[in-house]
Parts: sequence; structure tokens; C-alpha cells
Amino acid sequence: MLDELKDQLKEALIDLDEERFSKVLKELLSAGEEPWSIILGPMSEAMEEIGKLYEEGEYFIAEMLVAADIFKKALKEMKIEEMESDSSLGVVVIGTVKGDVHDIGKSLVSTMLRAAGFKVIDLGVDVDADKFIEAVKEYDADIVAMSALLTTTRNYMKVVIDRLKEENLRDRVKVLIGGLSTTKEFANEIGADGWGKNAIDGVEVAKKLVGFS
Ligand code: B12
Repeated sequence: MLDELKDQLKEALIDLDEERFSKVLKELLSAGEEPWSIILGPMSEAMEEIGKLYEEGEYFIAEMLVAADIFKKALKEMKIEEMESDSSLGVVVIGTVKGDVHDIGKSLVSTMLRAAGFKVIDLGVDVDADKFIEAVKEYDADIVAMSALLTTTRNYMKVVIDRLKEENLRDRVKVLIGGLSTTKEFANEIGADGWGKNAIDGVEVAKKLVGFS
């Protein structure tokens, strides 16, 4: 029954059928399904399919935008952004790198980090090296977390790491990266300290980086 509802939810998002999506989401929640399992399960799977449809020329930017909008509304409905904690694990400065405006994954990681006990400074999207450096200094960050979904923007992560070195900040902060265009190998290649596959994994890696697990 739950699996069936999850499939229906995924399909409704792929079809951009907001009304059906919202109805099935309510059913799933009242059946006791956890918001995070819905977000990282059928909702993320649907976004992947929508990306494929875009690649195949079936969908265009407009459809990707509508999907993002439905996704974000669902996060609001599930009150995902309102999770707070005591900020005792340290400070994370996070942003989607320059040239890249994809913000859903980055915002989910922010939310999860906050819920887990980090103070999170979210710089938004299209963030350049100057902005990252300023924030690291201002908030005395423990971790710089970067997101990139495009293969053309992921290389900018290395630019930020190089700037951290130039500013003599590299020894003071850990660098965590993630996003569709990145891999563990890529993280090693550019000299990041950690890579997270998704928001939950990202939190585990972040905790390790600051010595809390
Ligand atoms: C929605 C969407 C858009 C929306 C974004 C709206 C928004 N507010 O974010 C819009 C329409 C703006 C858009 C634009 C473009 N897009 Co787009 N988009 C997507 C789509 C369909 C979904 C992305 C998404 O939100 N996924 C859901 C979230 C939950 O997943 P996620 O972002 O991957 O995040 C998870 C993990 O990656 C990880 N994570 C993410 N960040 C971080 C950071 C850290 C530190 C950690 C630990 C983990 C982590 O955790 C998250 C939660 O699990 C993807 C398809 C896909 N497969 O993802 C294409 C996709 C990313 N887009 C693509 C493209 C090509 C574009 C455009 C270049 C199209 C164009 N010609 O203009 C532009 C680029 C704009 C720009 N300069 O950034 C391609 C990228 C291909 C590539 N290899 O580079 C994709 C893969 C589609 C495809 N298959 O072709 N897009």
C-alpha cells in the first residue's frame, strides 16, 4: 500500500500534476510515512526522471521549473525548513557555486545540517569565492559546504579551495562537497575533505569532519 502510494506520488510529480501530487502526499503522510523518506525517495527519483525527460527533449526548462516549484511547496507543507537545533556541532557555510542556480538539494542539506546540530549560514546560489571567504572569516566557520549540479560548474569548487589556501584559511576549515555532478573521486581530486551522496549522508560526513562521530 505504501509502495503503491510512493509510486503514485513519483508519477504525479513527473506528470507535473500538482493536485494529484498534493493529494497523494497527504495520504502518504497520514499513513505514517516519514517526510525524509518521501523526499529522498519518490520525490528525488521523480526529479531524476524529469531531468532525463529534459535531456530527451520531451521536457523543457519550464517543466523543470514547475517540478522545482511543486517540490518546494511540498517541503513547506511538511514544515521541513522549520527544524531547529542547538547549533552545538559547529558552523557550516554553505552555497551552490558560481554559475549554478540549482538550490533544492543544497537547501535540503542546509536543513538537515541544522536539524543535526550545526549552525548553518546559507549563502544561496551562484556563490563566488569572495563570498565564501568573507563568510568563513565572519562566522569563523568549521566547514565550507559546496553544491554543484552542473558538470560545467563543479570545477569552481577547486577555485574556492585554492582561494581558501591563498587566504591561509584552508587549515582552519574542512571542505565538504556534494551535488549531482560530483563524486567521491572528484572530491579527492580537488582536495576536498569529504563528499556526501545526499542530505543524510552529508550530515554523517560533516559530523565526522568535526570529530563528532
Ligand atoms: C529542477 C532542475 C532545474 C531548475 C532548478 C530550480 C531550482 N530552484 O533549483 C532550473 C529550471 C532552474 C534548471 C536549470 C538548468 N538546468 Co537543471 N535540473 C533540474 C532537475 C530536474 C532537478 C534538480 C533537483 O532539484 N533535484 C532534487 C534534489 C533533491 O536533488 P539534488 O539537487 O541532486 O540534491 C541531492 C544530492 O545531489 C545531494 N547534494 C546536493 N548538493 C549537495 C551539497 C552537499 C555539501 C552535499 C553533502 C550533498 C549535496 O543531496 C541532495 C539531497 O539528497 C535536474 C535533474 C536531476 N537529475 O537532478 C536538472 C539538471 C541538473 N539540470 C540540467 C541542466 C542542463 C540545466 C540548465 C543548464 C538547462 C539550460 N540549458 O539552461 C540550467 C542551468 C541553470 C544554472 N545556471 O544553474 C542538467 C545538468 C547536466 C549536467 N551534467 O551538467 C540536469 C541533470 C538535467 C539533465 N539530466 O539533463 N534546472
